[in-house]
Amino acid sequence: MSFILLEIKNGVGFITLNRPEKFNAFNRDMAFSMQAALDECEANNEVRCVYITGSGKAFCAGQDLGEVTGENPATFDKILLEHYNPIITRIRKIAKPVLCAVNGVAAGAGANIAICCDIVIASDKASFVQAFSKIGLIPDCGGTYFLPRLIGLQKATAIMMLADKVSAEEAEKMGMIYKYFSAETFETESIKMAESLAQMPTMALAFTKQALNESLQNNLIDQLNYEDKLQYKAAHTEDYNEGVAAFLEKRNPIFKGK
Ligand code: LHQ
Repeated sequence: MSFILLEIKNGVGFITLNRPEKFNAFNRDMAFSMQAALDECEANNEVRCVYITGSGKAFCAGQDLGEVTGENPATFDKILLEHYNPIITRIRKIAKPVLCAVNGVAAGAGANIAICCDIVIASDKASFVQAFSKIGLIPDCGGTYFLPRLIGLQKATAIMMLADKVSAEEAEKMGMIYKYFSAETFETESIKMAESLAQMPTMALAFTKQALNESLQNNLIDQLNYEDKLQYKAAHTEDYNEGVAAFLEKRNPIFKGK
């Protein structure tokens, strides 16, 4: 059985975390398969949006705790450097929008993989738990980087120290995620969103992501200069010509991601 499923359909690379009996907790194989699936989405020109979700009841319970106990626990260094950090950096670097569709509980590394994605949406059955403090660890997978930037230092600190379970509704309200949907409409709505992202001017979305990544460490002047460089590149894409032509001709644009 494959712990990560990848299906490419309608311009979307659908990545499914697939260890439902373990709440899609990551083991070593699964972490490497996830990296490979992200690489395939990056390299394959058919993919213009990446969609990440979980199979079964949960989104992802983070690290498989059964794999870090017992006689031969993998070293912690290895786990972060080899398993998780490459997943986070791939998601942030991939030049396509990454939509995370959180179908159920997202805990530990699972919560932080979710919130590093470009757009995070959730089912009303989903929840987010910074479970680390409960087992004597610190939040990893970039959680200490993204969460305070998303919801502010005070709330991030409390959620991380107390390990409170945050519902999808609360997560939306505090800005941790973009939107939540009822469980009944979640799959349809999330796929619709991914398919519409896949029809958009992919390069402009990639430059937008690049600018937002850069903004996390730039001052205003540097950021204005960076925007200028990327806008120049965007203005030299086929999709820009198509977008303007379609606007002037009062028709819908057909973007090719070029
Ligand atoms: C699991 C897990 C799991 C194995 C649920 N492992 N089986 C980085 C550096 C190095 C090392 C460590 O890790 C990391 C990164 C991390 O991610 S650290 C944080 C690891 N994750 C957690 O601490 C979360 C642990 N899980 C939970 O707190 C709960 O299971 C959650 C809140 C996810 C769900 O709670 P419930 O809905 O009440 O479900 P449950 O607890 O009954 O779990 C369902 C099943 O899934 C159960 O199996 P069983 O055979 O008894 O039905 C759990 O054992 C299994 N499971 N998480 N991480």
